[in-house]
Amino acid sequence: MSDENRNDIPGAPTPQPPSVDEPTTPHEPLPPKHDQEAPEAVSPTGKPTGAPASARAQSGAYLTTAQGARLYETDHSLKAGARGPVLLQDHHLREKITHFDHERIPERVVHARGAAAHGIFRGYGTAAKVTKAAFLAKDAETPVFVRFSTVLGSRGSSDTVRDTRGFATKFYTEEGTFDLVGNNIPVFFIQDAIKFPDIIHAGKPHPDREIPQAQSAHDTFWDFVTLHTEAAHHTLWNMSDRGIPRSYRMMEGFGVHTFRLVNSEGATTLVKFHWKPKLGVHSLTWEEAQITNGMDPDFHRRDLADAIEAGAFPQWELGIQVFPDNAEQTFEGIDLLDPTNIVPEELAPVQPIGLLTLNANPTNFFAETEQVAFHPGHLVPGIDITDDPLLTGRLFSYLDTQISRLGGPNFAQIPINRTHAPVNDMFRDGMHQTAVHAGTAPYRPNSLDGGCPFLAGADNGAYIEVPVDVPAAKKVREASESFSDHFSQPRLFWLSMTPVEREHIIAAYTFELSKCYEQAIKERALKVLADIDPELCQQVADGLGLPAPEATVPLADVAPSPALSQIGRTWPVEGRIVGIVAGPEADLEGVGSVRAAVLDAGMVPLIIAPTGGRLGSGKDALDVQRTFANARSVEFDALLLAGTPAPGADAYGARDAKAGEPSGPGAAATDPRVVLMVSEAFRHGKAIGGWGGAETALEAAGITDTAPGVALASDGVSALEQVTRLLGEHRVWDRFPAAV
Ligand code: HDE
Repeated sequence: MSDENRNDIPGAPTPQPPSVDEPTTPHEPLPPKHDQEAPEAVSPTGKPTGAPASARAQSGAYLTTAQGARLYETDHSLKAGARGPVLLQDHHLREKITHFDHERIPERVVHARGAAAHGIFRGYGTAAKVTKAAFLAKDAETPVFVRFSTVLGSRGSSDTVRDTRGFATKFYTEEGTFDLVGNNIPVFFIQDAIKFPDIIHAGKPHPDREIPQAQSAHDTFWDFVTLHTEAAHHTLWNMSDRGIPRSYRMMEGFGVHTFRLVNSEGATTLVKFHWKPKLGVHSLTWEEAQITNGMDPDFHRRDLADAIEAGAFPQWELGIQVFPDNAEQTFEGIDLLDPTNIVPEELAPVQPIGLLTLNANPTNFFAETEQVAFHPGHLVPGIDITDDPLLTGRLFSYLDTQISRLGGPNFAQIPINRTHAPVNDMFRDGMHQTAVHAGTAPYRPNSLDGGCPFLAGADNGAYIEVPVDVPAAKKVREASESFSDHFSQPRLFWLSMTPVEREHIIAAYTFELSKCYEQAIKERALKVLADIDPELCQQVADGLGLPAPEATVPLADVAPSPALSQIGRTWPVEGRIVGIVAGPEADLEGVGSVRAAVLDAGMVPLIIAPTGGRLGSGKDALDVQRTFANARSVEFDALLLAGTPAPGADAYGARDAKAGEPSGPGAAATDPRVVLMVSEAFRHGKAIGGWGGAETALEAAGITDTAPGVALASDGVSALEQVTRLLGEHRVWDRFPAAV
């Protein structure tokens, strides 16, 4: 840049040494793009939320101090001469460093790692008979913010670990904020909140060496969950494929507790909340999850953000299971206050009541995803709680932890936490107070502020707790007798699994327990499994090289619930990632057509070639998104092996075979990285299609073209048609059981 274009401010001293050239001369910032506006100014629907534009984080074209004084230099401290000591009087230096020093806040004690998105919830109006909640009315639209998370890992841990996932939704309704703070597993490890510190201390890294990170495969976790058998059900879900979701977009969500709904006549109903993903419920294989941990620790975070950015907005239906609000709080003999229980969908179907669409990524991770604060006690008229002792403890915990995490009691004023309903709460002062409250009488009753604020009644939308009977009872530290059956429900889950899913569960228990050092813990875990199912226990015992114990309780006679299985249905393929493997002499016309066909099917094509850049030249040239060096099979839901225009051409990186490398008939013509990709994709049950020479790569990987889920065709588009059908079932299940 020439000297005339330098970013000089008239009158400012010449920077010493010469400043780095600015890319542009100063000008007013462009008007903010929709998603760059501060969240308090515009909601995702584009509706202004009433916050003044001056509350926006950045304004003006010039770099300033926090007090708005314009700066002429920010790269050098103020010194006594270019080689002299730095001067304490440099306010800009001290302010910049001090602010930086305080940039971090404590991470959440659980659910520290998460990813979030904005969206819209539209009510179907189908819940009107059971609840007066206005946001559930037909076609009512409510802005939402949803945060997904893992539970055990730190903020910087990996996404694809075996763990429960959080699924927390903030509905900014006109009657106040409603938070549905759920998980992707419908039951919990404990029945009483007083044990939460115990289960979390057991699951978190060991206190001496702080390892392992974000894992349940260690002694303290298994020590607790085997000594404490009410954890058996949740643990079994964690060991199933539910513990390693394919994507946040492909997870169910559950409110876990039973809630009480109230209609406009005051009649009450008990319900369990469910989120059902439009894309179906899908998981990774364990080997995929492990490879992904290293290859892309941000896999789920990236997947969510990319899908939204690409316009493939993930959707879930909110549904309820409905039960009569009887004195016993049970349904078909199942205690509804025990959060280790589900109610099978075959007994109480999930009835859809609204649709959630996530359509905007956060603008700033810290401001939104990190600072959002959910609370199961944030309720709106029409939704109330039950006496589930786990829920009651949560009602205390969330506000308490947020006061320390967010530095004081005023975090409801942080933009992402602000309700969209008018607030007049008479809470005053405190750390980080940002409101300038007017008036002289923040108390009630008062006459000085005209009696304002006033109390509302049922007619003008007051939240009135349902006056339910509280049974006369003695004060005791006890659980209800009905909470003592810890094995029938895990058995119900186990019996509902298909053979492939059972195989995965056995492999997960065997892996995790083999990571424990204490023999006594492994033996105790086998005793718990014996009380769930003898076959499960025997198989895990075989894997551990230990004898399988006998059951100590009679095995429950329970009917399986097919709805709990993830296998056996077909689902939309939107947003699925199809890798197109193209060698040095690939059929570029075919690659171009198949790429277009993948896009037409609503999926994402990624071309994988020996090197980066473009394939071909001229207007038909194709961008390469991945190379043989950086692509790994776990990124793709299916592979298409591009053919070559002429037989014998260099299909996938011909080379001379070297000692120790694959030696199938196609080996000499196939780059070993392609062989690895194809054999992993095959082992993980992924559809593999190809045309015109694709068999060389299959042969090199030792796969026959008649193997299940292998679709060779005369052209790419026909191969893709078959692959798309296979993708609807998520995986080629016939290839399992395999050791993954
Ligand atoms: Fe939480 N939980 N929890 N939890 N929980 C928190 O609140 C707690 C439980 C859940 O994305 C904390 O602000 C107790 C069940 C989610 O920000 C904390 C008990 C379910 C999130 C807390 C439970 C959940 C949290 C940590 C036993 C599913 C992340 C930071 C009684 C229904 C929300 C925070 C987000 C977060 C306490 C059990 C879901 C410490 C005491 C059951 C999704 O307050």
